[in-house]
Amino acid sequence: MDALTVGYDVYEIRKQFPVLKRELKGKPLVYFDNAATSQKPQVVIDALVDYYSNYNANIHRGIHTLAEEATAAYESTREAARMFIGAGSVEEIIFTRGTTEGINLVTNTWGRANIRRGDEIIISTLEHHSNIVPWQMLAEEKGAIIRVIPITENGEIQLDEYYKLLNEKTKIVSIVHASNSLGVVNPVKQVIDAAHRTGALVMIDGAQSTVHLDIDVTALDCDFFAFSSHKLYGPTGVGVLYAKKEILEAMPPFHGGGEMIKEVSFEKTTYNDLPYKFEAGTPNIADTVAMKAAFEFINSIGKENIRRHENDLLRYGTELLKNIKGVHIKGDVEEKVSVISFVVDNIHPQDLGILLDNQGIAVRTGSHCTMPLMQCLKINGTTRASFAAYNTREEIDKLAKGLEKAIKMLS
Ligand code: C6P
Repeated sequence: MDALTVGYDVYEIRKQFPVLKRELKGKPLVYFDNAATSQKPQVVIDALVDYYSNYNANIHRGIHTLAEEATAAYESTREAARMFIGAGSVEEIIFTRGTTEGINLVTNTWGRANIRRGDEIIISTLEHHSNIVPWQMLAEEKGAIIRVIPITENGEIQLDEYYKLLNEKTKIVSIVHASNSLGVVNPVKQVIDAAHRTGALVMIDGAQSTVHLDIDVTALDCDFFAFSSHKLYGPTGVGVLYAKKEILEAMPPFHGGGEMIKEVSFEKTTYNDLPYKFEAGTPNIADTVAMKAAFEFINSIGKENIRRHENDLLRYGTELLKNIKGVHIKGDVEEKVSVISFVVDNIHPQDLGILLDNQGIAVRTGSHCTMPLMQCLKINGTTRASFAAYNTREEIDKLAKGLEKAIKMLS
């Protein structure tokens, strides 16, 4: 399959990413660390520069023109984010610093108000530390219990075991949509529906899924959904927490300060309307404004087209890497986002990562902030190549060749 048959010309897309013109150690950069953070197209960089060059002002406060322009741009990102994930109302879109802050917001507000001694919180073996540690902190404070959904050897959650864990003490299920370490996509609709039947809420960690899959939080019927802009071609330091309006209304605020209040006196403070009740202080205006350019960038290619292209890379790369002696892919299942995570017999992932970097190839190595998953798989880490809309089959050929060379050197 060539680039044009998958719905867009990948070489035209590549031209929009300045960093892809770089050379590393005399070799053209092959960037396969997209699950950590994706590179940024010129439109996103331009949106940042435009904000600071032309209409930098604080939002929701001033009545002068710059303040009005900045506020309008900031709020138009909220509408773009709403549409991007299929939420019903902008009141349900809270800007955060990213997925990690989104999850911490939920544990600190909803969690503190609703979790009691003996209550149960379900997560899965696949979780990123961001979706483990905040729940552990809450459980410790409240005397609650964390239950963990086991996985198969291939990294798929065991739904039968999950159904057995659900009971009247289960208050919330918090689960990753697509695993960052393996790429495996969880059957979140089934997870959500089963939790709701027992009266529990569901939080989805969408850090890895939002850039690759069509997200419709209304159809999913999840209660919370968090993602980060920087994994979807947008700036770092900003993200979104979606939550159902009625849940947000009943939740106490997260941070106290300006913007999240209606009236303040020394006797009593009343809180602002949604979503501002959860956005204390001057937010990250520039990056939020530029996040809209990232949504538009993805929409302009079409998520379906990107998915087809990335699937092609995933299948092509999986076949190629599988056939290299000593390479074992972890999480080689049907329902995946474009992540290939592998171990190599008798070679430490870090050594491999260094030798690949010497060849201009950026991959991530280690436990990928999923230590319990690595413990479960009985490995010390993996080498992870993760693909984006701008990657090509030729780059995967380079990875395969580079890998063979590295293995020879390290054997
Ligand atoms: N995973 C990776 O290389 P933040 O840092 O808040 O934007 O995202 C945290 C996070 C939460 N959940 C999942 C599934 C994630 O993949 C991540 C970030 C990166 O895999 C950095 S560790």
